[in-house]
Amino acid sequence: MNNNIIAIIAISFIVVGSLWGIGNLISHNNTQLSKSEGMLLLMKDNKFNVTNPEITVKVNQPLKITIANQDFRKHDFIIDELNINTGFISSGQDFTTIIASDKIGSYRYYCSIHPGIMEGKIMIKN
Ligand SMILES: [Cu+2]
Repeated sequence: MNNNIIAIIAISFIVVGSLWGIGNLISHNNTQLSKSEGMLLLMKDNKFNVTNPEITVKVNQPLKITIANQDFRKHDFIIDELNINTGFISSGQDFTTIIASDKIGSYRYYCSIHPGIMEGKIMIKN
């Protein structure tokens, strides 16, 4: 009888311990995921990162991108071919999305309010 209770307690500890261990593994992986490559794009003075830089993304390797508006007017960020459209981002707001593609190519990103001055190229490369 006593032995049974001890066995049950021991098994409980093993089960709880295993769950705890698995939980740690999962949260550890999540931490790594959130630390994985990301990019910050600042909207300021009607430009993206001052120079509207060319953005390179590896094919089949999603890139997390945060677009933050540090301007006094609203902007948006659009890549038509990749179905990315942040909608209007107000002053002081930001939007995080993922750029991912399985097709190599060159696309245009732009702000629909300021096309021409607020646009750049995005390259999906091997
Ligand atoms: Cu704009």
